[in-house]
Amino acid sequence: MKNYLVILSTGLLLMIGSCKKKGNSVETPDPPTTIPPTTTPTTTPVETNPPNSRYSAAFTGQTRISAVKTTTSFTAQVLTSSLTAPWGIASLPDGRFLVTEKGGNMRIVTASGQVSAPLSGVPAVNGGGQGGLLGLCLDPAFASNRMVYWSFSERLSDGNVTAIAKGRLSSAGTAMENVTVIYRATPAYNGVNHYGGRVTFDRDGNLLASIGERADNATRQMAQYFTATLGKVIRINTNGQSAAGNPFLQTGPRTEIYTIGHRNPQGLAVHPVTGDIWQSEHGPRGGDEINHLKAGGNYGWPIITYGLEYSGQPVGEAQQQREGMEQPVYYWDPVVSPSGMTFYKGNRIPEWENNLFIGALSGQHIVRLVISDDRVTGEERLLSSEGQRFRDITQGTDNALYVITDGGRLYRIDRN
Ligand SMILES: [Ca+2]
Repeated sequence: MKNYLVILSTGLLLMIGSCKKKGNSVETPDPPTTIPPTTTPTTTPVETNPPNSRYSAAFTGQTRISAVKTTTSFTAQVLTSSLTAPWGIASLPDGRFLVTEKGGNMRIVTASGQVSAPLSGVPAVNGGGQGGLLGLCLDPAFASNRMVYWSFSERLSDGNVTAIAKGRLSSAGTAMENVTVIYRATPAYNGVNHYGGRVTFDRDGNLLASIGERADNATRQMAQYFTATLGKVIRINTNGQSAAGNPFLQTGPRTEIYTIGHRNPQGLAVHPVTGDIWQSEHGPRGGDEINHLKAGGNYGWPIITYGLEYSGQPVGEAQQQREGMEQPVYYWDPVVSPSGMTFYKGNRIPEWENNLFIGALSGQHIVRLVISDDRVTGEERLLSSEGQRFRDITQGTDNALYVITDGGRLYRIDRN
């Protein structure tokens, strides 16, 4: 334990420096043009239910921001309902989609909603609890190398881990070839919840993966340990080694760590303008978060949180802010259960440009957040009447949004 504390305090000192820099940049007032004129702002938040906690936000607009409403007429079309608990979706260059299903299958779905047979060559997953075949992403050079990367829960002799594998999509699109497991989170644990499970490439060509803290009291504190990669976002190269430029390359011991202090992070997205990494994270009872990740940042769990234990008791010492720990850009109480997310960078609905779209599970809607200078300036809930748990969302080559749900649906969302 002593070693953990020494390493932790080193990390805290590093963070204090970067916090000061962030403090300056957020003083800049939002330019008046951040909400496109075609989007109608209101003064009422979309959330009308009372919060679980009586905690105060760290800054105005960190939660329950004013609602916005899309004025462009758009349609959500169900392309198929025959997927089985899809978890991740990636847009292929030919206009089709590669989809993971929690139970362990990977399939290709055409733009018209035809679902392929399972691809062969995908290794078995441990599908118990929240585990299974999880998020996926394509290599930035997929068009030439056909490489795919995915996260899954793997059963080892000493417990389950969040693992990352890579493989080549066969020329016929029917198999994953030369599959290799390139990374396993540590330590293994005999639980079946909070695997995290999203993967994405950053602009440097390195792979970011979100890893949960495995839910139980036995592992929760490891989100703050530099010796464990539970409760972390890691950054690795395509061979699974710690990426060049990582924040703890010199200090270790786990040099793949990019950020610490996460609970169950199920969403990662690269900002289309800045290239920065944004993340979504499930809180407990309240305290779902959207974070703007900074290399080496400590995002606080389980020391600071806007949520309560499921029992209604405070988490830890009931703290929401602490020096050296990053605040979420936005949080929800009550929870919406944010999962996969993407920034919209299409031209089909101009008022959505650079907005963040997040699948909400328990919330049963798609969150749209308007963001300016690390502040959320508007929130909208889309497709609330569908009664679906939205799991992941991506943008197609046609600039429409494609969304999968736990109930097996694939939606296409586009302007009329
Ligand atoms: Ca946090």
